[in-house]
Amino acid sequence: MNRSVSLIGAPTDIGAGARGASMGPEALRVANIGPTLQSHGVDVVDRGNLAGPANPWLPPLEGYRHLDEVVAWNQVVHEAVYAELQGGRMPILLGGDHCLGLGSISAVARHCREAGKKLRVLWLDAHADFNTSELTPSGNIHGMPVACLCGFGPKELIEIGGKVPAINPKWIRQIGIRSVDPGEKRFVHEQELEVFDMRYIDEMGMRHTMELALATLDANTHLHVSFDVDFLDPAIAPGVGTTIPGGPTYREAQLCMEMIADTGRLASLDVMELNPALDVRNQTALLAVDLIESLFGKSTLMSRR
Ligand code: 4U7
Ligand code: MN
Ligand code: MN
Ligand code: MN
Repeated sequence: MNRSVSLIGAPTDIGAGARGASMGPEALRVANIGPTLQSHGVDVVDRGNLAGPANPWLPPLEGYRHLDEVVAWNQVVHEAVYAELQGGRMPILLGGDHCLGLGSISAVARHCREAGKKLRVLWLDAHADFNTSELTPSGNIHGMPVACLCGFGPKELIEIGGKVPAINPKWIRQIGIRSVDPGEKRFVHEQELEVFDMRYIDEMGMRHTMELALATLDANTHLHVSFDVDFLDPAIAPGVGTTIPGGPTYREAQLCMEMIADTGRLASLDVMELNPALDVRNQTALLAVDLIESLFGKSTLMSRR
């Protein structure tokens, strides 16, 4: 695994339904994300924050809220993430709301195409983020990045990485899902997304879930993790805009991250939707950093396996 990491802040809530995710990057820094990774032998460079348009907080227009601004932010994110990958460093995108997963993952997909790498995307989230302008109940584009990456969305958004679609639905594994809108659910089935929802995790356990989700990785695989902090149970992670009860516990989330680390294939990461305005004494940011440590090999294991 590449142990040279670049932190990229994307301080915006342009695609969200609640204000405040724009403060996510700084809350993660206050929770010591940089020095903590360094303590695990990771070479960390903090690139600071990207800049983009302000949030005008307008109602949706033809099924999209703030489309122009979302496009602008995603272009900036795309270029920043792509530049790190080309420079041989692992990008960690500090969000910001999840609409930016589009800029980030389209950059990863472009890099993989050019490098001849196989791409796998783990989408850790309470939501499937597979809405379109016809299906969305809100118009908020943070509910649409997966659909856009698969080629379903407005031209200016889906073409950010050049090739359309950026990724194939077969490359995605969604984990922790427990809130999907009715039309969105039909579309998820139609496109045959591989979803490990909370019912599956309840019945089969996180271990079996992750074994399946990680089963098709090989030595040539670029593994991207898109971590929406609302993946976690709100009892331990209140600092998000869209809390959904019944998420993974602390131990389940740790196991999930540790099993990803064990593959040695993690090559890029998004940490999204953290909303410090809704947090309690930065506990959700601290938890996110704790989990990211596990992604980089912190382990509670006593035995050397
Ligand atoms: B997140 C929602 F209607 N599905 O589209 C929508 F429930 O990035 C929520 O996963 C989307 O946090 C949540 O607005 C987007 C809603
Ligand atoms: Mn999301
Ligand atoms: Mn979510
Ligand atoms: Mn959210």
